[in-house]
Amino acid sequence: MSQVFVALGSNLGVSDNFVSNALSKIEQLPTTSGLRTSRWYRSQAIGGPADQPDYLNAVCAFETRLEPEALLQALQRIEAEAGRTREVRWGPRTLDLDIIWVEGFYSDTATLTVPHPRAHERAFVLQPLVDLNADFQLQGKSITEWLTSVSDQNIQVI
Ligand code: A4P
Ligand code: MG
Repeated sequence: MSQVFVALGSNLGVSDNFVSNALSKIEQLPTTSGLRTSRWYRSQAIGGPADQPDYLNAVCAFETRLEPEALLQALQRIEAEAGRTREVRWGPRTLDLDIIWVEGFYSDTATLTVPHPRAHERAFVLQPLVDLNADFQLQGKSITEWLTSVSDQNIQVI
């Protein structure tokens, strides 16, 4: 079993439903157990078109026997079921599921980069991670330290 962190984001449609449905589907994935979820946050969009809606963001933690590539495929299927389309980079989306970290696994390909290369720069990932494990580190530094360097990013617990 490997512990994993997956970030959820939505800023199009009924975001609450997309996020809660995604969490149920993740819980039902084969060989997955012990799902825990951070608090839910509202955050201003980082990057992409200037006029897009605020995001609903959260992070979940669970254990799985799925290989990371199989987990990515399963998450992309859940995104597709939420009507996710890809037109504009960092544009608004019904559901985004990003693998943030997988215990003991590193990958640096375009298809799968783990740990997620931008997680440590984003309050909407760091703050929910603190809810799950305040001692967690990314890129060799504690997530609470990374958080202080992005204190300009607007994020509020819902
Ligand atoms: N991919 C590579 N590594 C991973 C990984 N660790 N997890 C590949 C998931 N996918 C990964 O993804 C594009 C490709 O990345 C996939 O084909 C997959 O094989 P995508 O979901 O189509 O695109 P994306 O998520 O828009 O791309 P990107 O660059 O990963 O986006 P970011 O950097 O995650 O930014 N602002 C707020 N407030 N809240 C947000 O949630 N999200 C983004 C997305 C921007 N601004 C935001 C938020
Ligand atoms: Mg994504």
